[in-house]
Amino acid sequence: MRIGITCYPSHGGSGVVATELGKLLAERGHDIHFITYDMPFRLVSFHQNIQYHGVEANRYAVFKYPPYDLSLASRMAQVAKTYHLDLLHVHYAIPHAIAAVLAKQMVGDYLKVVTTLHGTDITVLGEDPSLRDIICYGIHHSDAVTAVSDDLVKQTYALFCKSAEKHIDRIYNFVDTKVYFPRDVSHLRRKFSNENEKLLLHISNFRAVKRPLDVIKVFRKVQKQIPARLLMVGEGPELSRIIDLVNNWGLAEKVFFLGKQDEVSQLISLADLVLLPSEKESFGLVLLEAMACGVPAVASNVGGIPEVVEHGRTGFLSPVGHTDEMADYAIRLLQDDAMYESFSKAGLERVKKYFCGCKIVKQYEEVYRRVIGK
Ligand code: GMT
Repeated sequence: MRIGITCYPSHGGSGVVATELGKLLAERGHDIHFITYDMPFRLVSFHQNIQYHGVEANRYAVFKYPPYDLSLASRMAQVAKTYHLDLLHVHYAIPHAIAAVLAKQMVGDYLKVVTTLHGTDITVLGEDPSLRDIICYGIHHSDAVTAVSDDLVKQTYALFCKSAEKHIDRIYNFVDTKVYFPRDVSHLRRKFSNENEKLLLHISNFRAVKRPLDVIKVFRKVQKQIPARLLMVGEGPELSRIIDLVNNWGLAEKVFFLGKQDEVSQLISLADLVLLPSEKESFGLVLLEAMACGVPAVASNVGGIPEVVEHGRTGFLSPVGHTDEMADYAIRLLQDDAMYESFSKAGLERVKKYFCGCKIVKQYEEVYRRVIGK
């Protein structure tokens, strides 16, 4: 098949999933065309079946806001015509689904649109009255819609699809187990922690929705009971508040801020435990990446997280904001070697069973075949 893929090329789960999917599809012989404003950061190596088409928004002085959405739609249509694309697979509804629907109108009905919903496009933007109706339009005019967890399917139905008959396929995110696997990184570990110390890790875009301050609250309690350090990976609006809290609580020597990182598989393998206390999370890709590295998690019991982490078997889940309980779970897991081993092993099995790229790519291919009728 000839497939156009549009996603946010910067750091963030939806772009990672879109790029990794494109790579897998290319390996399976499909022609893949990324249509984005920047080269997706995970698209590092050359593949004969992958092409990249940049999108440039016009910045004419009359425009207060450059019309990126229109440039994207126009570029999608141009690439679709030139390369005879069968479909556009867009990740994240806004503005990608709407731009793709517009491109389809420009090119012809044979060009199909598959939209994958990733979470905040529904759970945050879907509540914004200025975007709600256009998101709904994008969903209803896509030829197929997928969402990354059952919870997101449910939330999308609740918000947008009450009356209309719109089928949404749940297709889980996946992880490349050639990149994410348990490995010995003890040489790196010495840089961040002493031998007797446990290493906790949080990776996110440090937005309020991730509740990064809760990470510090959990860590404060944990390190009172067991020697531990914390790695904070990422950047975002909450960063300065987090740094303030770390300093005010006298934790500066135990918390490392590593900024944005392109390649996190080694960092994850460094850790003993991943923390993700988010308020909303349609999936929580980092939890899956951690599980594939044999690293259990303590997270909040929201959204799609319970579909990724099995409470009491591959990690522990608590209600949002229950940082004391999260810390107690973390301490329990880090102090009990037998429990830790069994969580780590169960996680690896779970990855193989439900989240292997080799299975997920076939589910997407099935959706593609259904819409283009091949
Ligand atoms: O979490 C974010 O703010 C980024 C966002 C994105 O678009 O990358 O993440 C969403 O998509 C990821 C990939 O499907 C999911 O793993 C995240 O759970 C989801 N984020 C939220 O639902 C908050």
